[in-house]
Amino acid sequence: MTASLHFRACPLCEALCGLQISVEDGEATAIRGDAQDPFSRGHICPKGNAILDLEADPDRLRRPLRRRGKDFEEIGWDEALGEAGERLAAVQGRHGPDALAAYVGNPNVHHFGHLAYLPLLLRAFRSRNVFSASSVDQWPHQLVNWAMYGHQFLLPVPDIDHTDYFLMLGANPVASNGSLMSVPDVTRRLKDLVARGRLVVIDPRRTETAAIASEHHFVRPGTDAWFLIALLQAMQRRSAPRTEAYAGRLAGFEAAMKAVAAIDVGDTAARCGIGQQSIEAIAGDFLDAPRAVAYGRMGLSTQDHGTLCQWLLQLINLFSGNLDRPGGSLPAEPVFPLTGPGTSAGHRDRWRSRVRGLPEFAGELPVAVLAEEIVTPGEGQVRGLFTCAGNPVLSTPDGARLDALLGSLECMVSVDLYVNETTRHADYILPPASFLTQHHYDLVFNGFAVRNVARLNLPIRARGKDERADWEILNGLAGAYAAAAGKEIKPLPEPRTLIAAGLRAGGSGITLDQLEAAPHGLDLGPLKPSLLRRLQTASGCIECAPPLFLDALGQLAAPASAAAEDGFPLRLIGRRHVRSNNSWMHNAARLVKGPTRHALWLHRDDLAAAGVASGEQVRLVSARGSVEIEVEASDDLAPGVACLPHGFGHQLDGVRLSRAREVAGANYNALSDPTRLDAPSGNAALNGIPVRVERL
Ligand SMILES: Nc1nc2c(c(=O)[nH]1)N[C@H]1C(S)=C(S)[C@@H](COP(=O)(O)OP(=O)(O)OC[C@H]3O[C@@H](n4cnc5c(=O)[nH]c(N)nc54)[C@H](O)[C@@H]3O)O[C@H]1N2
Ligand SMILES: Nc1nc2c(c(=O)[nH]1)N[C@H]1C(S)=C(S)[C@@H](COP(=O)(O)OP(=O)(O)OC[C@H]3O[C@@H](n4cnc5c(=O)[nH]c(N)nc54)[C@H](O)[C@@H]3O)O[C@H]1N2
Ligand code: SF4
Ligand SMILES: [Mo]
Repeated sequence: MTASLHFRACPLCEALCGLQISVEDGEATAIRGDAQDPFSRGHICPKGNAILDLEADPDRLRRPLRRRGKDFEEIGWDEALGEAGERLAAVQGRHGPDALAAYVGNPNVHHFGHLAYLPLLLRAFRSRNVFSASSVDQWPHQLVNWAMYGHQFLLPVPDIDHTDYFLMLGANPVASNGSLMSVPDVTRRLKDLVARGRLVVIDPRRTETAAIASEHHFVRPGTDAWFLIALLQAMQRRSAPRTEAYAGRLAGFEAAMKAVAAIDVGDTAARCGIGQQSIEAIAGDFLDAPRAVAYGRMGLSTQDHGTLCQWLLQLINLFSGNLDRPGGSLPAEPVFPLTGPGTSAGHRDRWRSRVRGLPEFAGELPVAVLAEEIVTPGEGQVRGLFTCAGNPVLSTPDGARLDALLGSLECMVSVDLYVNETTRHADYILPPASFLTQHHYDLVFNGFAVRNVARLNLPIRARGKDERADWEILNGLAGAYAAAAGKEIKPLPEPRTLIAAGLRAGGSGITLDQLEAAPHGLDLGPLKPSLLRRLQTASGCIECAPPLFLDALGQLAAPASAAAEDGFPLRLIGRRHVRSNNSWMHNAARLVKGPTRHALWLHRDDLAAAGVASGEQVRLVSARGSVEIEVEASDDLAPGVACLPHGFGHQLDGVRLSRAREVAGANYNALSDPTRLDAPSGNAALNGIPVRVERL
């Protein structure tokens, strides 16, 4: 027997935890947090261990599948790639370039072999119908970065380790580990912060993060914009803007301040659930703190006013002098550059969606239009779909309708590990080999991390001869597609070569060899001010008042009272659990054991009003659809708020996830509404959906 220890970053979420993986005879046998990783310091969550389940999962696909009637058959790689490429090209041959759509999901960002190789294929498609999980997630962040700082990924990150006052909205990092603040071991970092300063959480639920915070305020779902406007107004009354450090580099600052000051916030307690007195106190504490930062994530982005909220957060950090300053918010400087020359700064409205006329952002259309593009006849109607590491049936608004439409496509090709709710409709499924057989460099999350870090991940076992690497599959599919479509493409070289080139382009002087010699990763120090130096706006200034945002502010209407939305008195929000990972890890035994986690939570008063008892099965109804689900009383919700996790609902015909099928739960996105969007960005408003509960 041969045994060895290997070190790699976990690819399952944004936290970048270092793992110590024991390998015996070519199989991973144990996984621990890597205590020598200077960034994650030994931290690991249950998902990190569940990699062992993924590796051994008998349901995981190892060879390509081709549809045969209602079922699939295994075929060889050359045959699969060749036929899949030809079939995709044929759809466009018959119906034009836009007839082929692509959807790329979240795990793509966690694998170099996906992220660096997808553009070759997607560009070759030359279709306007490219979609991704970004438009059910962080588009408001990207849009604000692009409009204010000139690059979609020039993202100021909260300096969690050095701040004295952290105002956090719509994020639950104790369960979700960071997000657009890549931060391992976040609970310890937040506890340290609470010991030296204050953590203030604004959330419709008293979350795991709120539970360790200094202060928590319930907010009415979808109304944070009112809170943030009132907060900035309170700051304006208390202090002159502390913007000396940005002298000569602010465009439109006065216009933005005036526009915010002109809004009548009315009775904030009625509007957003947080009274004026609390807002005054938060403004005072924020301004009095030596170093403070305001940050908002999923709950703030995937709601009606995602862009406004993200913009207001930037203005608050700017007004208080905390933007681009240690202990405030400032961008990381990754050694493999995410911004700067040769990177994709972003653009908007170069084309629009065919049916609803929604603008493109960063080369993609909002995924909320995918279903209507499939179902609405006419030139450019979507008739073929390529998906890569995505599960839109469970992850995108009105996913249940999408599910019903995918079967009508002429061709669907998926690169995925499983036959799941989405890929069950595919004609070809192309499963990549384990990430443990691949080189990986994190292109994205090093750039959003709370310290400057770098790490090269090396393969820890060889690939079997029947396995294909992700990058080989994408290269191969692009080649087959291009040959069939009569287009020229040049396949990309192997990951090591691309990673080395990226490091050179970054100009940090750090080389592949140096990274190879540092198996636990390199710590390159705390975040330092760099935003002003790196601005990519045409003016060279921070654009404080982009017209798009001023318009959205002008159009902000007072939220309708719950009673006014006929018959839907509750507002539905999501939740994540430390043992979940969006829609796709419920097949891991280590994660689904123990108490169930799928129930709908309601405040006791709302249970009583609906005439149901904790533990009962109920019907949860929105204007879009309904699901049946078990209900539980929760003491952690504000009245009027219903809470349901997304990523469940695995009991569909043909899904080959034997353990997940036994996990109860409903598809949240059977309820979400594709017409409910954050208007400036087109991001889906998945939180704050009007719903009601009916007895069965
Ligand atoms: N209601 C509601 N909806 C939401 C959210 C919410 O909070 N509430 N959250 C949103 C967010 S933030 C996100 S990011 C999206 C996620 O939405 P998606 O990205 O569409 O869905 P995932 O659940 O991440 O599914 C990932 C897919 O990738 C496959 N996969 C996993 N690893 C690999 C790999 O290495 N290679 C390949 N090829 N495939 C792989 C899995 O089998 C699965 O099919 O969901 C969004 N949807
Ligand atoms: N365990 C686990 N970890 C994960 C994931 C997972 O599925 N499971 N997914 C990963 C992914 S892809 C992402 S994007 C990140 C997301 O990480 P986070 O951004 O931290 O997202 P959530 O944990 O969903 O927390 C969102 C919070 O917003 C609150 N909220 C809902 N509506 C509103 C509102 O209108 N206003 C305010 N102020 N709050 C609101 C919810 O109650 C919830 O507490 O997590 C990543 N990590
Ligand atoms: S928090 Fe868990 S899932 Fe995220 S990187 Fe760390 S071990 Fe992996
Ligand atoms: Mo996400």
